Amino acid sequence: MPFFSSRKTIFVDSDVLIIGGGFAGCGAAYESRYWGRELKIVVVEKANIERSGAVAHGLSAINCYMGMQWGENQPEDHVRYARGDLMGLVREDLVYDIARHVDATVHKFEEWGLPIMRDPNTGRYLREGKWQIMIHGESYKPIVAEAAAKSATRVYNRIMVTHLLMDKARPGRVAGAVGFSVRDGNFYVFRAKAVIVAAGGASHIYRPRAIGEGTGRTWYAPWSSASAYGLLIEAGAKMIQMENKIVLTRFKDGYGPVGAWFLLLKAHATNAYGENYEVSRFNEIKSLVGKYADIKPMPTCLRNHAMLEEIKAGKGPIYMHTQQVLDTKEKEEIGWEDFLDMTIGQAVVWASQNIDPKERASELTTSEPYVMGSHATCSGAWASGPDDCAPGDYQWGYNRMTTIEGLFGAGDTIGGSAHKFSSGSFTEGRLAAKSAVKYIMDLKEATPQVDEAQITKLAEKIFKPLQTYKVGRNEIVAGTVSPSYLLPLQGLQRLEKIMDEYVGGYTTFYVTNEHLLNRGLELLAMLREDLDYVGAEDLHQLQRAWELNHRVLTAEAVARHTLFRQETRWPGYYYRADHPTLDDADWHVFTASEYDAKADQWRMSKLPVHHVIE
Ligand code: SFD
Ligand code: AMP
Repeated sequence: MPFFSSRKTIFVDSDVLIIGGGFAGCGAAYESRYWGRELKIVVVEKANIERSGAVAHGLSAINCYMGMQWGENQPEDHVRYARGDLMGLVREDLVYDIARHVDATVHKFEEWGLPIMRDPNTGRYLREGKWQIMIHGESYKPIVAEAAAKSATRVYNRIMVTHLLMDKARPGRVAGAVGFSVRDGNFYVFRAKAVIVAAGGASHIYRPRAIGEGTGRTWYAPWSSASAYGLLIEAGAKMIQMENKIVLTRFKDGYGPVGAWFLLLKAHATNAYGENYEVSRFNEIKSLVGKYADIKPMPTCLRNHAMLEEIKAGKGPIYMHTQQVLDTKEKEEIGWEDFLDMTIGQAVVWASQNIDPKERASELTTSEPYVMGSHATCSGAWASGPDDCAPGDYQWGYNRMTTIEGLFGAGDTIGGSAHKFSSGSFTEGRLAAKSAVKYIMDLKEATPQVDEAQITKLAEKIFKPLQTYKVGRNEIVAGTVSPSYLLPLQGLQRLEKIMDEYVGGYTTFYVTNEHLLNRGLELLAMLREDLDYVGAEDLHQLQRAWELNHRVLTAEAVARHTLFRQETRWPGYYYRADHPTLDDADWHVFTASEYDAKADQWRMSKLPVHHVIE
C-alpha cells in the first residue's frame, strides 16, 4: 500500500468533535465551549471556516427570526408556518425548539458585528417578510466563524472527513472520524467522546441547468457535497424524508433568490401574457392537493407547480416585474444589494445581458433539485427531540442525537425540521452541542476505543484513487478516457444524468414513476461498483472522489425514498406519475431508511407525524 504507508498518520483526541464548520458547526463550537469550559472541542472542516459552506459568499437576509421582543411572532406560529409549507409533514418538536431559541442567536450575530438593517420608522429590524429580516451580509460567515474559532480548542481546516468511526467495544456507538488533509495529504484519525455532524446539504446530485464552464453555477453551493448524509448513511443512521428534495424558483441563469423581491419589494411574477398564474391555477391546484391549497402563504412547492404548468402550457417566459417596483433610489439599492451580498452571479447576469432591473422584467425559472434539511424542505437524519416537548416516540436519549449513540447532528444534517435557514442552523448547532456536552458529562467514560485494523483498511481505501490513477494513467497517451479508471468529474456527470432522467430532474419536469426509479437504482448500483475504480490525479481530485462517494450514497437514498412514498406529496418538487395525488390516508407519515453497509441492504419504514401544536 505505497500511497498510504508513505503518509503520516495524525491522531487527534477530543471530547467534542464537530465535522463541518458551516453555520451549524459554528453554533456547535460556540455552545460546546459555553457548557464545557474545560472540554477539548475540535472542529474539522474541508475548506477554511472563515469562508466555508453555503454562506461562504454571504447572504442578504436572515430567513428565520421570530421578533419575540417586539411581539411579532411566537414559536408556535413558526411551527404552523413550517408545517403548512411542507404540506403537513414536519417534526413539530424540532421546529418549535429552534424557533424558541433563534432570536437569541440573531442578537448574538448583531453583537459580534453583523449589520442588520433597521426600519427607520419603528427602529426594529427591517422585515423582508413575516419571518425574514434584511442584513448587510457579505461578511456574515467570517463574523460568525470568528466566534467559533475563538470557542474551539482547535480548528483543523482543509481536512476532508470521509468516514465515521465506531467504538470497538460498543459497535452501536460513534468513536470519531477519519479524513485526509487536502493540502499535505496526511491521514487524520479523530477520536472523540461525542461527534456532531454539521457537514451541510447537497448540490450536484442532479444535473444542473447550467452547462459547460458554467456547470459549477448552481443555487446551493457547489461545494455542498452531501457529506452530512453520506457519512451518516454509511454508518447506518436512520434517515428521513430523503425524497423531499427541494426545487427553487430563481432568477434565470444567475440563480438569484426571489424572497426579497416578492416579500419586501412587493414585486409580482406573471407569465409572458401578464397573467398571475398563482391565481388562475388555484382551482386546478385545489383538485390536486385539496385543503393544502388553502394554506397561506401558498406552500413553496405549489408556487413552483403553478409556474411549471405555465411553462408546460407554452406561456413562458415567466417574469418577475422588477421594473414595477424599483421606483426609489432606496429600493433600487436594496434590489442590487440583495444579489451583491448573496448571489453576485445574478448581478453579473444583469450587467452582462444589459438588463437594467428598473427598466425591464427578469426571467424566473425553476432550479434542479437539491437535498437539504434547512430550507423549505427537510431531508436528513432522524433525531431525538427535546425532553420537554417531544412526543415519547420522538425521544430516545439526548436532544439531536441520531439513532447512533454519541452521534449528533445539526443544520442540513437533521431531517424533519424545515425553515431553519442560517440562523436556525446555527441555533440547532447550539442545541446539539448543549446536549452532546451533557452526554459526555453523564457518560464519565474515557475516549472510545477505535479499531486499528479498521483504520488501516480505511486508509488504504481512502488513498486508493491516487494509486489507481498513477498506474492507469500509463495506459493512455492523451485525453481523459482510460480503460482502468474513471475521473471524479466523469462519475459526477454520470450521477447527475441518472438522477435527472430517472429520479425526477428538470429535464423530465421532475416526473418519475416506479419503473423509472427501479431502472435508476440499477444504474446507480453500477455506478457504485465503478466507484472502486475512481482515479485521482492529486489531492484535490481525491477530495472530489470522496465527495462523489457521499453524493452517490445520498442519491441512492433519495431514489429509494422516492420509490417508497407512493403519492405526490409536494407537486412542484417532484411528481410520482403513477401516484399523482396527495394521499393523507396512507402517507401522512415520515419515510425512513436504514442502510446496512455490510449487507448492502436498505430497510424502509414509515414513522408517525405527531402534531404537538394546534
Ligand atoms: O434566501 C465538510 N441560505 C439562506 N439562509 C438565510 O438565513 N437567509 C438567506 O437569505 C438564505 N439564502 C441562501 C442560503 C444559501 C445559499 C447557498 C444561497 C442563498 C445562495 C441557507 C443557509 O445558508 C443554510 O440553511 C445554512 O448554511 C445551513 O447550515 P449548515 O451548517 O447545515 O451547512 P453549511 O453552512 O453549508 O456548512 C457545512 C460545512 O461543512 C463543511 N463540510 N467538512 C469536513 N469534511 C467534509 N466531508 C465536509 N463536507 C462539508 C463545509 O465546507 C461547510 O463549512 S436564500 O436563497 O434562501
Ligand atoms: P428565497 O429568496 O426564495 O430563498 O426566499 C426567502 C424566504 O422568503 C424564504 O423563507 C421563502 O420561503 C420566502 N418566500 C419566497 N418567496 C415567497 C412568496 N412568494 N411567498 C411567501 N414566501 C416567500
